[in-house]
Amino acid sequence: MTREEIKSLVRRVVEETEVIDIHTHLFDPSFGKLLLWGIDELLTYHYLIAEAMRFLDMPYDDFWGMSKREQADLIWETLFVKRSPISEAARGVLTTLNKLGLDVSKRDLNAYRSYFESVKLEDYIDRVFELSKVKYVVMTNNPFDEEERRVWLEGRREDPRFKPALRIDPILTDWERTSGIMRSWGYDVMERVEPKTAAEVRRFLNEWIDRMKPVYMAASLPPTFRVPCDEPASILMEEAVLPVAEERKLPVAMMIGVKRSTNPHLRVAGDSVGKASIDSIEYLCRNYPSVKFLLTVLSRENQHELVVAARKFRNLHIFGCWWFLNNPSIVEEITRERMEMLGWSFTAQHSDARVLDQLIYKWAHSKSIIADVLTDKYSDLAETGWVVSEEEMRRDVRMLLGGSFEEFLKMKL
Ligand code: HDL
Ligand code: ZN
Repeated sequence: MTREEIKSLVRRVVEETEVIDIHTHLFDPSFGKLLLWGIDELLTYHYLIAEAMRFLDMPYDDFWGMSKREQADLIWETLFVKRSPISEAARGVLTTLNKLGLDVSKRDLNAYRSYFESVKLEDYIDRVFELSKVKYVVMTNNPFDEEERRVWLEGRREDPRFKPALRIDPILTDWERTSGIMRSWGYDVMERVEPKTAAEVRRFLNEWIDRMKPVYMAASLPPTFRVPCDEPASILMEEAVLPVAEERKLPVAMMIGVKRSTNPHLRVAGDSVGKASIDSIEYLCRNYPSVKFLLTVLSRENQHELVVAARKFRNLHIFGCWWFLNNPSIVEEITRERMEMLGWSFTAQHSDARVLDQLIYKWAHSKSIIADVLTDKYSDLAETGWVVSEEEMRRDVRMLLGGSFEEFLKMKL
């Protein structure tokens, strides 16, 4: 095949391949208002709030005092009307509207609003999964979030397209406060992590694993996260999380490098990035060979060393171009170095979607870049005389978009 023939075949195969989205903040309808969707939620995505605030001199609290609709109007005016929406998050809104069949050239926000007001949620969810070709998403389920906790305790109606993940940040990043909350729930835990406290945290984790049946346990961790050390996070990781992970054969997902509330005035939009310790990740993989670690790190500077670490440990599966990395220029760079050193044994992307409709743009944008990289890689193979069939391409691309993840889950380590 010529390069052009390879390019068009690769694009079609990537476009048609179903996706498993292994980390999102989406919720199925049984969680009520926690499921965000529609144009006003798209426009008030915290990425766009941060970007709009750079052009606004209004007091932060005036913005936060506005209604969702007023915030969306202001962001539309600031990033789309007064300036061309070229940032990744702004362009994403337009990609979603366009793929839904709305006329983006009209720039008519109220016409878009009428469309969203006209759809029935259940039908709309089907349409979003159909357009984005997502087979299922993994949610972020936090038992310490009051609203969400209530749904779990009442018992939720399961939707196979939305799989649970047990999110345990509060245990690993804010033990002082979290130990108080767990004591109020009847767990005999102390701030100082003694064996009894570790046992009670294991009881808590086991109870929520029984309740949620999660795909994995997950935590977002700061750049300062270190194991081993005498911090509560390190002790709780080794004395509570990992023993339960081993016993329940449940992977542990760690997302490392978030500097929370760098600018507290921006609230959910105020987090920044810092370099993670790959030494700590290697320590965990080396000392817990039967635990499966899913890893993504937030700093671009960490990416190469994380790929090298993955070459050393088959119980380390790296995934996604997370958050500040989910931009075309960096997705391309990261995908190339992963493919060049790991072949197919990684998961190229996750959406991190917070708003249901984002699945449409986040996967359209990522697939386009993955297709470009694969065109080069298959062309390089063709130059040696190695011919890859369409069926083999479909097998390969399935690996990158969730297949490797599911194989990793099945491995007997
Ligand atoms: O901690 C996380 O899971 C992050 O993805 C945060 O939710 C962050 O705010 C985000 O949405 N990033 O895309
Ligand atoms: Zn996330």
